[in-house]
Amino acid sequence: MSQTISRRDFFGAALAAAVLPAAARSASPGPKRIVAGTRVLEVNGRPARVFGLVGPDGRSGIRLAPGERFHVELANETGVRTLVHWHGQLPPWTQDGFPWPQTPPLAPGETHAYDFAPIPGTFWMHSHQGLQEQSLMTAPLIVRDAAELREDRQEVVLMLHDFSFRAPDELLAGLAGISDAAAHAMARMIENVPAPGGNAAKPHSMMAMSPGMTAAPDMSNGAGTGMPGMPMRGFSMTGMGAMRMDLNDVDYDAFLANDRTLADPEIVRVERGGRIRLRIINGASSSQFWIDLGELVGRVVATDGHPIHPVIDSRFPIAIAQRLDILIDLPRAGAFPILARLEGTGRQTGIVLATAGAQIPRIADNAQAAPPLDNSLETRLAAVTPPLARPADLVQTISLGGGMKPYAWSMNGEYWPRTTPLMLSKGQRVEIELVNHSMMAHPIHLHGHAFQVVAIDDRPIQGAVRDTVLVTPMMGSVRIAFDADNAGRWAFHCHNLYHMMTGMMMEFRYQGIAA
Ligand SMILES: [Cu+2]
Repeated sequence: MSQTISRRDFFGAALAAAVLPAAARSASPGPKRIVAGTRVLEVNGRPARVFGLVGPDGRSGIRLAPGERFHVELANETGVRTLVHWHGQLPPWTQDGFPWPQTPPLAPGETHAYDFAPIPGTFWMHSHQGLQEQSLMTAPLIVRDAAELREDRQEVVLMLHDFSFRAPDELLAGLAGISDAAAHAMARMIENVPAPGGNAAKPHSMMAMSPGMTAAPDMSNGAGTGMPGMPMRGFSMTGMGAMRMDLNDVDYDAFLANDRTLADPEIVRVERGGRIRLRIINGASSSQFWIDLGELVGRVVATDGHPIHPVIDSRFPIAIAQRLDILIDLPRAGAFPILARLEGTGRQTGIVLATAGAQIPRIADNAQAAPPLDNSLETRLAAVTPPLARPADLVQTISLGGGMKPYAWSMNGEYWPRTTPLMLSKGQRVEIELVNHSMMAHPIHLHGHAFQVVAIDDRPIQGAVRDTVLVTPMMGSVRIAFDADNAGRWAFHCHNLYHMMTGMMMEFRYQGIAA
């Protein structure tokens, strides 16, 4: 995994520069290309057409060397309009990949350039256009740093997804109790961008599959499974309130780890006694997991890409859109499943770390049920480099509301896009108190800023710096603090795709930025 440049490479490059024409010499390395396109996965033995984001090395997403700029050319080869958000990165707002009127989606065939200094860590990218994220328009965005490379650990990326053979519009229609056409219109409207002449390709029809690929319609699962979480070994249930909360709105056909199920999991070759940096990304649209390292012990050293003081454990919650960097030192030769268990159910997915010749166990995709996610880990986290302590200039409470019937979710009682922006001034220290009045947990994400978690359920902490935090149901609360240092228009929303689509989003807008 060494990224160092040898002396020979260096002098070779210097020699090449000396003989190149001056114009070529002065040019910086060209942009790296990411192609948004479609691909066919096999899931549960059946083909499924999904989106993909393929980087310059032919793999999903992009990996940048220490100090390298995020200099990317995004090519839209999907055949439909799309726009990709660089989740957790802090670019100028016009490069954030959110479909504001000033930054519309890319037309089919269009390319768009991005160039900013990325922050190091485990990040990801996903479409912010319509429901494309559910169709796997998601990929890792890894920015290495020099200290990590000196550690010389094997990097293992584990990206989680929830998967349905049904079209995303159909899933939304089932939840909201509306027609597929109305759900499609809702997915368009939410983006706040006028349709270009009304003849844009339709994601739904593009995603339609051949007869052999289409699942039998099953509209019976719209109302959520509301699983009462049963304790599993190594977990404790916190209160019987868990019996009443809503979990898992969508009944998925599969849960994927690096695009595969446990029927045919990815086997990652590792060395006996190997040292691993596991980068876990919850890229699911509507599913939250417990990471279960089995017999292994891990040290979480970063959340959402930002370093924390290490926390040692074998089981870790990961809310939608969050990331965990976990260091693992393998104790011996063998096969080590790394599992992700869907909260409130026994369903699971994962990968297997295996030394050469190890017997690979057959792992069922159903096991003892995992409890609902909670903030037990969050309360144990402390940022390595927290923002300077200072009093808040602006304190704002934002209440999270909504429910299953009717299926609609709100912030401060308002539903995107008919929401009131929170106006910020550059230089302010802002504190947001999130209070969850609903029966469901919400993973809340702020674009363009990293915030520190400074209280959970009214108990002050000097917590993690991150970009997505879970607010637990039934009056759970989380207070976050950040500096208003990135002027622009920024989305603030629940990262459950269907909650966002049915209203749980608002704007943080800086003074002086035109709507
Ligand atoms: Cu939500």
